[in-house]
Amino acid sequence: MVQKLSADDRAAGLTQLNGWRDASDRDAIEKSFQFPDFNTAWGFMTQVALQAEKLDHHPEWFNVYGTVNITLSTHDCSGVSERDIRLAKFIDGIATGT
Ligand code: HBI
Repeated sequence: MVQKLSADDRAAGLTQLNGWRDASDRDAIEKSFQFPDFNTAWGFMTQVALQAEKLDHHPEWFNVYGTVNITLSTHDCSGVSERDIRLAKFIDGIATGT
């Protein structure tokens, strides 16, 4: 069973990420990405989707043209776990090209 992060571990995890914040309306983390056009946004989403399948951990997301809003949470613990931090780190790497 995956563990929900403690407040300290969650805060520490967020400091390792780039621009992620606690969601205002639920126990989750979120970030908004802006790309120059739909093609670039969709390419980003494709890379995230392939990694999500590998990790068996999936984003909730909204896309319109170059905007991609992502929310991460772990259903199995009804909150934020190490799995969300791991996927968010991967997503940051894809978004910055690192
Ligand atoms: N994705 N974001 C997220 N959170 C989960 O808890 C989760 C998931 N993808 C698959 C998954 N859990 C499986 O372990 C099963 O719960 C379906």
